[in-house]
Amino acid sequence: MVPALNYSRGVCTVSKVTLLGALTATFRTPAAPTNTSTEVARGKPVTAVPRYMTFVKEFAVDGRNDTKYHSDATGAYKTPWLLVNLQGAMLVHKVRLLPNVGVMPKRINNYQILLGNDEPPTAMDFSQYDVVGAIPGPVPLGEKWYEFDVSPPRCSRYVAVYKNVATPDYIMEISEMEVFVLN
Ligand SMILES: [Ca+2]
Repeated sequence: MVPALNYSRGVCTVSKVTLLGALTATFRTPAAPTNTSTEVARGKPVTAVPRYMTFVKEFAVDGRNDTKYHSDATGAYKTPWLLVNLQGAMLVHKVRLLPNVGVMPKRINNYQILLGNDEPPTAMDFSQYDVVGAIPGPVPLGEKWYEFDVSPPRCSRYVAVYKNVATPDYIMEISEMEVFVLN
């Protein structure tokens, strides 16, 4: 097998090598962060549980606070999630989330922010991810950004928002999410 290694000094890289049989190995190069912080989530590919009406998942990272993703409202998805693919391993040091509160503050409950290296093997299996933030909720009325520092910064390719507890207020609404990396 050809090793997919990429040792570049100072670059946050996650690579995999396929070994004989079903074994794989993951190599992570040491990262040497600088002080430059960049927002990288905007416009990146998003996957999520189905939407309600026209509130598509891409609205969560379109750079606009007045557009939102709104998850399915049929009751078929009681623990909704949304996953942003940064399209490369990056040294994440901060995640900001603007839930849509509107007149439904009880809907903002059990939000988790998670960072991972790989797409979940099956939907909602975030067992290999690290929780880096949470909004237990419910929250007061009024729109507000929630900011989560990741310390130390984590080399990650995927950022998830996950309502991990099924409640009667299961709908997930995200006006915007931002992910900041060191580079
Ligand atoms: Ca938006």
